[in-house]
Amino acid sequence: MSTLKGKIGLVAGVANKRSIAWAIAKAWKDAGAKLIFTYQGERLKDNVEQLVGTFGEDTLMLPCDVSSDQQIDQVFAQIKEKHGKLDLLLHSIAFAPKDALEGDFLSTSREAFRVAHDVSAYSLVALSRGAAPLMTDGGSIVAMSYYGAEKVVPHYNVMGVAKASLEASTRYLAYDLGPKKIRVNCISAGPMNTLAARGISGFGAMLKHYEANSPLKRNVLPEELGATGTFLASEGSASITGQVLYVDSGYQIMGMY
Ligand code: NAD
Ligand code: 0WE
Repeated sequence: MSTLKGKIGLVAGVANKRSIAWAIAKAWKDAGAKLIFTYQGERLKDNVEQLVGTFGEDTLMLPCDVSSDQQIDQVFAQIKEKHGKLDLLLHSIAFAPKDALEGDFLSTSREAFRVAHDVSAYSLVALSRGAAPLMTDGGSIVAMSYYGAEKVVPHYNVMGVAKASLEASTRYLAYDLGPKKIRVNCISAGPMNTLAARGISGFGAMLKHYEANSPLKRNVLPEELGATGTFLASEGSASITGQVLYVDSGYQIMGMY
């Protein structure tokens, strides 16, 4: 209940109640953390406001499109003003232009490659740079990844390459921030039925494939990502940094299936 008591956490990537960020935010909150939320833009503000409304009183909510350096600077300036420090950061953000996730990888345009890497990987570096000076008692940074970072998942395409960059960025950030007692890790989640998965053709079949072929013979529950997020935020993981933790019903260990 109180493993994160007194901790202040920034959650980036809530779009709606199905968002992985929301599952982890709820778990962090239940563990006693005080949270700050960013939302991508006006389009999602109402959604996030409604969800966060259930958290009560004075939860700070800030707009942050991660492709804007200025909005990122604003976020940390306001956190500094209101809270003076930060302990936790959740990065749960990814985007590639829709057409880049449909055809083959070979066809990826320069612009789609740039956008996918900017929004899905560079943003972790930028948010970590903003957060680090506020993490004066050390901290924990958690980012969301996916298996397509290391193996070819048809149609995941440039997102897989961007996730590989996110995972490598996690290692380099862990090295830079280790001396400040700031840990940086990824959770590589099995497929989850969220907004980001909606409209991905064959997604239903992917869920069935994990059910049939993963060691645990089932899909991952949002609460399980919440529990791992809380573990990575807490002292239980004090010596874990730069890692990718698979929360995927064991799927990642399989060779032939
Ligand atoms: P989601 O759609 O709920 O969350 C994605 C978030 O990214 C949204 O809140 C959206 O607003 C945000 N975002 C996109 N572009 C942005 C920008 N320019 N600035 C700020 N925010 C921006 O979907 P989700 O499945 O919860 O995805 C969260 C993370 O989990 C992503 O990194 C995704 O790659 C990862 N992930 C998802 C799955 C899955 O199957 N759903 C599996 C493994 C990892
Ligand atoms: O990271 C993701 C998806 C992230 C994502 C989703 C979209 C849909 C809408 C990034 N950009 C966009 N752009 C859009 O326009 N996942 C891990 C979920 C996912 O997406 C896939 C998958 C899986 C799993 C795409 C193809 C194949 C598998």
